[in-house]
Amino acid sequence: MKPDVLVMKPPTPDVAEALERSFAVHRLWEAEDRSAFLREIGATIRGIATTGGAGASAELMRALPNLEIVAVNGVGLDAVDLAYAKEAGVVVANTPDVLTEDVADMALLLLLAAAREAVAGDAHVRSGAWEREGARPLSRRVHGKRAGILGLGRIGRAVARRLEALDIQIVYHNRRPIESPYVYYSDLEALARDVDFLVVTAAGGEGSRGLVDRAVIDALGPDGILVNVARGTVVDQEALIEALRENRLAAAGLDVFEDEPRVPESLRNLPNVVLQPHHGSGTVETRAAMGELVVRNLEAHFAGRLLPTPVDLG
Ligand code: 8YV
Repeated sequence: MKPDVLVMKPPTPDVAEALERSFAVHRLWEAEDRSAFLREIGATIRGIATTGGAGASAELMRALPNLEIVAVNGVGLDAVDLAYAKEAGVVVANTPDVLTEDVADMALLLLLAAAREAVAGDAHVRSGAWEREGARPLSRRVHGKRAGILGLGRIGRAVARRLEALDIQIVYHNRRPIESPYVYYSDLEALARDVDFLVVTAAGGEGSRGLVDRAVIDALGPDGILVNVARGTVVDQEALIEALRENRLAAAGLDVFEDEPRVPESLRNLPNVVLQPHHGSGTVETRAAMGELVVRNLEAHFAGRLLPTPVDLG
């Protein structure tokens, strides 16, 4: 008999097919009454396939008494209650590496677009304003400047490699210094004071909540640009909106937000932001690779093999 797997969000057709081949699939997003659905099928579920955003709360896992594995289609684990999983003996897998380069591409795109005002420039041409009103104001140079990476992990390093190609000097802040060619700052505010751009690639969760606060934003200053491809929670979104509105910060490029997909109008209306719908890993190629890894992790678990990409629960 195929193991029963609860799928939290609609997968791409290929991944849906692969899941159906190996598992009895239960689609949570189709349930009209989620609690009733979980009451009905909860005891049969042995695996969850979820996303970085949907995760797996303790409440959900508690409703699935025979749960063995949570496979996350993403690298971020902030929405999975890891402490509960560990206590309940539930193993967790995610999809590192396969998405690193795409997310780094998105960071580069957002930095360039924010600094060079690419979206406003596009609108200027499309709307006919160029012909009617003439050229747009000048934008900001990117190459040759200094950038700070908040969270020099796999994605942070991939961003740094791209920025090096633009002759950008890289510094970074992590909880602790790591082996790297870049200068380490133990104090994020001091780093922000010394750089032109701050790129957030740190993991989400309680440990990083609000790290980029008003003081850090002000240290980045009126010529500074903030890019966030990590989690909206790492940045104090209200403080960011205020700083952008008052031009205490030049611009921001954001792929992630505090309460997705809700993005406050006060942020959407700002002219000095470039916004993306949490699409760092959102390419056909990468989403296929991530989906395949989710399926391989689930298959390995139920076949009693080692998982390709397990999460160390300590
Ligand atoms: C995805 C992500 O957007 O990897 C993560 O943590 O947030 C993203 O890659 C999401 O998990 C899509 O399923």
